[in-house]
Amino acid sequence: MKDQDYFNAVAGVLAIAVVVSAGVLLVTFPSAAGPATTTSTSGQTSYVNLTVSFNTTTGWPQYSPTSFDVPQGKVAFTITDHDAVAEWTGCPCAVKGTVNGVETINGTPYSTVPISNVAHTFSIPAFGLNVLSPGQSVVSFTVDVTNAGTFSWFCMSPCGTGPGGFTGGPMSTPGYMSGTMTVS
Ligand SMILES: [Cu+2]
Repeated sequence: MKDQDYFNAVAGVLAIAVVVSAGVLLVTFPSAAGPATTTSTSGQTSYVNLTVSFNTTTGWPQYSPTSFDVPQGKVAFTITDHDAVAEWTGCPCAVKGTVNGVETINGTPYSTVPISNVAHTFSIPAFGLNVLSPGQSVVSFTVDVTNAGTFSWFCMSPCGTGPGGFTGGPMSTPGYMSGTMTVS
């Protein structure tokens, strides 16, 4: 086989492998919870992937992970929210504390999120951060983190269903709708 023929043959196999891999991803992605977390650094930006799904023991919605570490600098978050669509009439729905004052929901940027679907929030009072997480959506936003320390984050949406009504259960139990971000 000439070198060029060999190259073409290898390229063909690779192309088929890519198509097959993409097909598998497309088929499996909607039901997959995704990685619990991926925190990595690339230049000045670090990445945090959070998932909201249902705890298999309690049945409560739960962020995962709830505590994580980031270096100072720009932090790009992605929240994949598997919870149901939920209207929240009392929603403080303005996006605050993110780079450019926006969050992106399923690819569309918003500075104010419609109350018709806000399942959860991701809020860090120390940074003035308020991000809304609609059910059945992927939210992305970037925060410029300049101070080292350990900062508490909360979900402000009344998503609790346990003892105490809407503010019980996951809202009042550490490790569901609250946690810490440690900046070093
Ligand atoms: Cu919540």
